[in-house]
Amino acid sequence: MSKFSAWSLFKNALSGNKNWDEQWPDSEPKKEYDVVIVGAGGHGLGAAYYLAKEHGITNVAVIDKGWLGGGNTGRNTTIIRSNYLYDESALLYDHAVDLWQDLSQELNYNVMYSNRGVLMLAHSVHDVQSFQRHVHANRLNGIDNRWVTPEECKEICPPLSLNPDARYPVMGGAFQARAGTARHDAVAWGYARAAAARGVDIIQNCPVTAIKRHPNGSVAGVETAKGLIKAKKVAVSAAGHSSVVMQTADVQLPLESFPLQALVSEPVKPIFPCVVMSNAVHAYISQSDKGELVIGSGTDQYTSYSQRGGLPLIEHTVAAICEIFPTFSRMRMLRKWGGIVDVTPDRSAILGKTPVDGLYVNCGWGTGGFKATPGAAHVFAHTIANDEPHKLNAPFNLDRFRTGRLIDEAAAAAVAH
Ligand code: FAD
Ligand code: PYC
Repeated sequence: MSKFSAWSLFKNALSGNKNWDEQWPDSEPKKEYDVVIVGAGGHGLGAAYYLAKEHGITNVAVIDKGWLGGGNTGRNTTIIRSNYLYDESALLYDHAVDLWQDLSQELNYNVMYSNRGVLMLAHSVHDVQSFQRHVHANRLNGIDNRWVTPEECKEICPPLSLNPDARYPVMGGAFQARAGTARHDAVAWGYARAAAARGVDIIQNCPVTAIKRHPNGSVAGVETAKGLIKAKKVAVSAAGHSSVVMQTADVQLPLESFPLQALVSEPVKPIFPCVVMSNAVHAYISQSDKGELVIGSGTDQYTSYSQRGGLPLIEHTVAAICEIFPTFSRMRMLRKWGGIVDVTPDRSAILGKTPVDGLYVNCGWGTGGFKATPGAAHVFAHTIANDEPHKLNAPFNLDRFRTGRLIDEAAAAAVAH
C-alpha cells in the first residue's frame, strides 16, 4: 500500500528530495528524459520499444543493474500460454499470445516462437475437475484450450508413460495447441535492438539506488550508482526487486521474492514435441532447439534474493519428471540455475499507475511473466504514455489489494507459486 501522505511529503522535504533541482551538481549532465525505465528485461525493453513505436516517445532510457536480459527473462523455461481461469488474466495473456505469433517479423529478430502446444496433465479427480473448469472458462473467452484423454495425451507426447500403477497416473489433460515456447534471451535482444534503433538509450551495469521526487511529491528522476538522471516519468519493471526500488519512493508493494529454479539436460536428438506441465508433481518439461530437455521446479519455500536456489528441490523435480517420463531416467543434467520471482498475494501481476505522479510499475509476475512479455510491455507503454491504464491492464491495479477485488490465479501454473 502507498504510504504517500502528508507525512511522507514532509519527510521527503526534510530528506534528499527537498532541493532536487538545487542539488543537481554542475558536473552532472542536464539532460532530462521523458521516461526512465528501471529494468532491462523483456518487459522493460518491450515497453521502451512500444513507447517509441506506438506513442512516438523516443527520449527514453532503460537502465539495468546488470546486463540485458540477465534477470528472469534469460532464466525462465520459456513456456507461453494463455489458459488462465479468470477473464482479466485470460484476456491479457491472450493479447500476449497474439503478439508472440509475429514478434520475430515485428522486431526483425528471430525470437524462435514455436507454437508446439502446452499440455497440462491431470493426475487426480481434483485436477480433472479443475482443468475442465479452465477449459470451459477459456472457451468462453475464445481461447483454444481443450480436454484430452490419456490416450490423446500419449499421441501428443509419445515419451509420456501411461502406467496405471504410477504414483501419479495420467487421467487426461488440458491442451492449448496455440501455446508454446520462444528463445528467451532473444526476446530481450530483439526488443533492445529495435528500441535502440528508434533512439532509446540503454544503460547497463548501472543499479538504480533510489527514485527521486520533487517537493510536490511527483517523480523527478532516479539516483543511480553512476549519478543522478532526471526524468519526467519513471517506470519500474525490476522483477524480483521492484518492491525494494519502489520503497525508495515511499510506495510499498505487497510482494515477496522467492528463488525459482530450472535445469537443462545434456542435448539429445528431437524427442519431445510439445510442452508438458504437471501440477501434481510440480514439474514441467520441453525440449530446446539445441536439444536440451528444459525442466523447471516450483519456487523454493523461503524468501530470498539468491539466483541459485536449494539443491533438494531440483532432486525432487528430477524424480517427478522421471516418474512420468521413465525413459529420461538415464539422462544427465548439464546445468541448473535460479531466478528471483516476485509474488503477489493473488498470484497476479501489478501493472499500472501508482499513487505517485509520474511513477508506474509492472511487477509481481511471479513464476509466469515470460509469456506475458509482449502483451504486458505493450499495455505498460500505453499506461505510461497516456497516464491511464489500457483496458486490458486496468484490473491489475495496486488498488485491488485495498478494495479486495483480487484476481486469484493461485492454480494457474504447474508451479508451486
Ligand atoms: P527481468 O527479466 O527479471 O528484468 C528485470 C530487470 O531489472 C533485471 O534485468 C534486473 O537486473 C533489473 N533490476 C533489478 N533491480 C534493479 C535496480 N535496482 N536497478 C536497475 N535494474 C534493476 N514465465 C513464464 O511465462 N513461463 C515460464 O516457463 C517461466 N519459467 C520460469 C522459470 C524460472 C526458473 C524463472 C526464474 C522464472 C520463470 N518465469 C516463467 C517467470 C518469468 O521469467 C518472469 O516473470 C519474466 O521473465 C519477468 O520479466 P521482466 O522483464 O519483468 O523481468
Ligand atoms: O507460467 O507456464 C508458466 C510457467 C511454467 C514454468 C514456470 N512458469
